[in-house]
Amino acid sequence: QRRTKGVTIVRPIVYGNVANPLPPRKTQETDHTHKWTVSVRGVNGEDISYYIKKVVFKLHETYQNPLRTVEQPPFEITETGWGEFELAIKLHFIPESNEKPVPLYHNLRLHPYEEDGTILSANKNKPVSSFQYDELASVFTDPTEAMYQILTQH
Ligand code: SLL
Repeated sequence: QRRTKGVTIVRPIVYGNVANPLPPRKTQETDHTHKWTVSVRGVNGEDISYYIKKVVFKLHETYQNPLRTVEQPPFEITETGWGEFELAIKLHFIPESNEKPVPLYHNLRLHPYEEDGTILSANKNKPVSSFQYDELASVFTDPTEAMYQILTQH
């Protein structure tokens, strides 16, 4: 596929998780303490599905079917659990791009730790949110002509 030389197109993304404590009753039944959602999104809610074909989330091996594939937006997984772990996330671009999948890593956060590792009692039952902004994962350098059209005409 022909490439558009000398062109770089960047489409920033945001990825990470939110987590909420489960009510104590649920925790007693399952030993799961939190409900969380990990997601990959565009900045300001921009739709990213015109250039992302699918996102594969690799959960901790304590989960059933840890490899979760999402082929439509929203690119996110919601689960419950008891522990924090590192998620591997793979972005797969549309075939027209001829780009390799890009791996991302995210530390799932459940607990509202301060920088020094303590938890303030006022925050104990508050939701946690941990996102990172990224503009390296979806940099398209010398994009294929088809990809160039798709990215610039969207
Ligand atoms: C820890 N190293 O020990 C981490 C592992 C794994 C969390 C955390 C499984 C939930 C389920 C779950 O929450 N795993 O039973 O499906 O903290």
